[in-house]
Amino acid sequence: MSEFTQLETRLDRPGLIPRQLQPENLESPLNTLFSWQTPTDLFYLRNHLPYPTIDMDTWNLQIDGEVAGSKSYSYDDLYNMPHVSKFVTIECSGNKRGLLEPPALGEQWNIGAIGNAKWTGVPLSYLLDQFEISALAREVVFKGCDYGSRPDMPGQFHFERSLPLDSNLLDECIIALWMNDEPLPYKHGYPARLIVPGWYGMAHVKWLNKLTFTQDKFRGPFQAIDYVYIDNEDDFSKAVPVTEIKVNSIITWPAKGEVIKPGVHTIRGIAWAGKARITEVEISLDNGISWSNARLTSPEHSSYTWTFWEYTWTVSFPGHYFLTVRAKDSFGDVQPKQARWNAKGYANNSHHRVEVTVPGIPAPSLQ
Ligand SMILES: Nc1nc2c(c(=O)[nH]1)N[C@H]1C(S)=C(S)[C@@H](COP(=O)(O)O)O[C@H]1N2
Ligand SMILES: [Mo]
Repeated sequence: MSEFTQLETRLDRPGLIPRQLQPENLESPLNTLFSWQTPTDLFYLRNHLPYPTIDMDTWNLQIDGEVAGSKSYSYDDLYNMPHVSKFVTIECSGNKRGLLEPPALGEQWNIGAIGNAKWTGVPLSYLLDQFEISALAREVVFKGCDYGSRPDMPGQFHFERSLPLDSNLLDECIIALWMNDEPLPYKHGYPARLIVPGWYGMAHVKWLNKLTFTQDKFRGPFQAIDYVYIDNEDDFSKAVPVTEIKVNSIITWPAKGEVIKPGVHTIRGIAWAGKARITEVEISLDNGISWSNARLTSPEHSSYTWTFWEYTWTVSFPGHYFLTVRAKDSFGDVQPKQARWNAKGYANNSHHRVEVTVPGIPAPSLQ
């Protein structure tokens, strides 16, 4: 194969962008963000620990803790239960961390630690209804099969997270066995993962094998040390947990630094807001001084999924332009110009801005 053909093949079929190789953390490339439903093989991957080994002869989903009679379910048991499907956008809370000023600790994600997929599986409430849960239980802890060490403390830890029992949230959750109508891929949590619509990615525990009802507030490191908003790296006294996705938007075309011709262009992008629906997306062509409405163009426009938008831009004059986007949601939340900075760099929903150049003289042709 000639060098040229290889290059063409690569451009034709982009791959995920590595941010860290061990454990594997890969970002979706920009052009993936043009599909409302993210193709499974281009959906970003976020892992804290080495991939687990799953033995399907012994794997099961155990349910125990503050409950009358613990039980475990095989894959076949879950397969034969009633199923629901939901489109849910999952965003890593570290998405857009790489755009923060000053920089914050963690993977320097650009704008592609996000994807929208169809998740199918057992409604969590169906499973919970099989149990007599003790009145003392306050939380349910979801445990992943993956485990390993952490740089900040001795010992081995599983990826585990809890959710409160006293909310309607659990009624929305799914124990997903399928992603985009195919069995859940191994790297996305096969055989079963939790889907928590409207919450940032860390809540959607992959490779599930246990649910435990507890009285105490769960304090595992992926709950109490990671995924909290703190101002200062070593002060957890005012830590606030990261939970629901905040209203946010990005420009997906043109890309940062692009050189474009004078004429009529369609600026494109995405907006999302967790449980709330996007009600308005505005564009500024003058670095945030004046704003105009963009058109919302998604095939579906519902809670829990992102919304596509576009804006027709007629540009007549050469120059440097700052294009900025901001969104509003049905809960009345407005995307802030500048998100509140936090030491771990979570939930950056600052206005997204890209600078583009419209050259005054023809750009030299590339031979
Ligand atoms: N078991 C397990 N579940 C996990 C994680 C993990 O490291 N281990 N990472 C979480 C985080 S932070 C995110 S953003 C999402 C990413 O899901 P994906 O890799 O399928 O895109 O999975 C979540 N669930
Ligand atoms: Mo994440």
